[in-house]
Amino acid sequence: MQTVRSFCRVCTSVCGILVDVEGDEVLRVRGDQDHPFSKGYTCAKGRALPQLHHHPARLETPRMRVDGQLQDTTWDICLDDLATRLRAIIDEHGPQSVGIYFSTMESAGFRMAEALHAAIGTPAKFSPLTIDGTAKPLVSDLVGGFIGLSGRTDLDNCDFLMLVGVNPVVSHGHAISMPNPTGTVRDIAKRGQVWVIDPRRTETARLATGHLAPRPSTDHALLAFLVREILIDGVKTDVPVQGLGELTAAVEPFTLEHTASLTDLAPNELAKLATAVREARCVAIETGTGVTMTAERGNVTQWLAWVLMILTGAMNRPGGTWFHPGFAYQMEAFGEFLPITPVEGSFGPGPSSRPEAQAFINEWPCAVLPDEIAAGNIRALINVGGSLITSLPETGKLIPALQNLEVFASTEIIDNETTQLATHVLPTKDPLERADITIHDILSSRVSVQHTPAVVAPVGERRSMWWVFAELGQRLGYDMGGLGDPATSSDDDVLSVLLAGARCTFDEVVAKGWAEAPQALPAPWVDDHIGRMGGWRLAPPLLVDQLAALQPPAPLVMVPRRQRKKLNGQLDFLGEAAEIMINPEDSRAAGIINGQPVTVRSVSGELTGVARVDDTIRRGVVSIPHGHHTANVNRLTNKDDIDTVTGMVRYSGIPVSLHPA
Ligand SMILES: Nc1nc2c(c(=O)[nH]1)N[C@H]1C(S)=C(S)[C@@H](COP(=O)(O)OP(=O)(O)OC[C@H]3O[C@@H](n4cnc5c(=O)[nH]c(N)nc54)[C@H](O)[C@@H]3O)O[C@H]1N2
Ligand SMILES: Nc1nc2c(c(=O)[nH]1)N[C@H]1C(S)=C(S)[C@@H](COP(=O)(O)OP(=O)(O)OC[C@H]3O[C@@H](n4cnc5c(=O)[nH]c(N)nc54)[C@H](O)[C@@H]3O)O[C@H]1N2
Ligand code: SF4
Ligand SMILES: [Mo]
Repeated sequence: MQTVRSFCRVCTSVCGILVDVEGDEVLRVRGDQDHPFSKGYTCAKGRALPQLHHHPARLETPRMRVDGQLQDTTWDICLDDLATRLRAIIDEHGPQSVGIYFSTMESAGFRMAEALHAAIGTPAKFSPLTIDGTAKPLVSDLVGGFIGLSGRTDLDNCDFLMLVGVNPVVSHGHAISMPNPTGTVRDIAKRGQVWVIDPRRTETARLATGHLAPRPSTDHALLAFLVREILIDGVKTDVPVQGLGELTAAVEPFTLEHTASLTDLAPNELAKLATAVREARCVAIETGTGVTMTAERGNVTQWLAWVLMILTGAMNRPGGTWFHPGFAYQMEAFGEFLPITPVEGSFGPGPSSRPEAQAFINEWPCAVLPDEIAAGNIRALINVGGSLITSLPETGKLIPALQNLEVFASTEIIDNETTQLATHVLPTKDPLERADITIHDILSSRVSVQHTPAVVAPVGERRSMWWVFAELGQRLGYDMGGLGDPATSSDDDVLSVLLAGARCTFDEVVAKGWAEAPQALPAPWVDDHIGRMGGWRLAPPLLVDQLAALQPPAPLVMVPRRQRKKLNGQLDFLGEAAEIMINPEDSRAAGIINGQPVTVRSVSGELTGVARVDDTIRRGVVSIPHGHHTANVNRLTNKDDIDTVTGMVRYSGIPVSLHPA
């Protein structure tokens, strides 16, 4: 038996792991006590890597659809056929007839897919951005004047933390990563206060010092109320700001009474939180999908969360929020050339089949895919590691659309509902089979990078994802930008190109397994940038208008939730049930019995799952977990219900009705 030191790439917490291997069998994954960041922590998902590797439905051979049937084939036949068909489609209908969906944790594969995307030159780029959350980059852009201001709490020093629509004890955070969330939240609650704002008494709320359960999709009101209270006292900080008058007018309607009625919270609960906020040294706020999945409401809520942090002096200060400078990117190196984006934001033209949707960060909304295919605009789709059937909205319209594609190429490791619809199935190395570095360095909890060697040899015909896209690019006649040569390069050769010019050399990272740079707080590059802009922009007109236009939500709505032993559409084999959580009052009204099947209906469709009648969820809310192939929550979501500013689809706050099944 051999033990290999690696890091887990199931989620962005990237915990250090030790993997026991015997021959080609992966026996066990445990936490690496000596790892400088995760210190031995792992979760059930990471410990399931051996089962993922030995999954009975793992893909080992390329497959190609012949006469309507998927058949095993060779890489040469599969890639030749794929390239021939793509070339014909591009030549006849233009590059925009090819769509690409980006979702992978494979660093080199991601970058090679980006190179292929650039070579094809299609605007039809999609990613989890518009099905997970656009509100964070939008607010960074409009309020902070730079889309790359990626804020996260100074967890080591924070003593007042608000968690709004985020459940780190299960998720490890949203767009940040928090290894050991239970220990982290407990520590902050011990030395200060942690307030959870969630319609459920979540696993995190149970560790918190305070929990408020507002009606879903009304968090903007709660935050506007708190901002209004702070403004009544007068701003405490000397942080430069602009738009104070416009902000004051925008939050003026959110009195205690009005907010209590919108949120369905008791006035004394709200007043207690307001007092705590007033007394706090500064207020750090983390938001999650409970905010970002509420479409236009998410933009407004994220904005007001930032405003509260700015006004209490939390931004770029110890105990508040720090901004990730990147390990490869090195934001501070831009100096005075760090761009200041216009207060109205920057958007591009969207797809012609959906005139109301626009491009945001050069991406199209995932929600437009069925219409673009139906219009004959998108004829081929390349799926870079996504589980489209569970993740994209309105499954009832998505499946027939995907069936109408002329070409649907999917890179995958496990056979699933999405690969079953593909014309070309491209089996790539799983996390234990490839050398890798941490992807997207601003997602890491530290200013750091990690490297792992491959733990085991790839099974069957699996190849590196970068190799697949490099081969495809060559067959299409493109110059793929020198990332790596599929005939001669190793995974490490490509990874070393990715780290060229980073804060340390590739060899240093390989030798140690990780590298970290010191993290200054306050970071001068952030203060300089805000100074050059003339202060934080407290009241971008776009957000002020979206706030003013909001209507109260429907009386009974569906909200999403993550489960411990699942990662989105993955890890079904760990056995999490698709339990539908309903408050006892709502279940009585609809005649639903605990443990019995319940049917949930929306305007888009219906699904049936098992009811969990539970008083940890407030009334007026139905909580449905995401990522199940049976009881797929996207049977209820609607491709037309999007935030027209950023294209984010509504996944929280969808009107539903309940029926005994
Ligand atoms: N175990 C596990 N971990 C994961 C994942 C997983 O599937 N499983 N997925 C990963 C991914 S891709 C992501 S994006 C992150 C997401 O991480 P989180 O955003 O923390 O996701 P959740 O754990 O679902 O927590 C969201 C919370 O928002 C609440 N909520 C829903 N609607 C509202 C609302 O209107 N207002 C308020 N205040 N709360 C609301 C829900 O009840 C839920 O408790 O997790 C990542 N980590
Ligand atoms: N209604 C609703 N919809 C949602 C959500 C919700 O809460 N509610 N959550 C949204 C969120 S936050 C997100 S991030 C998206 C996620 O949606 P997706 O981007 O589709 O991500 P996953 O569901 O994690 O699917 C990843 C796929 O990659 C495969 N895979 C795993 N490892 C590898 C690998 O090493 N190589 C390759 N090639 N493939 C691999 C897995 O088997 C899986 O099929 O879904 C979104 N959709
Ligand atoms: S928290 Fe994420 S990175 Fe850490 S073991 Fe679990 S799945 Fe892996
Ligand atoms: Mo996500």
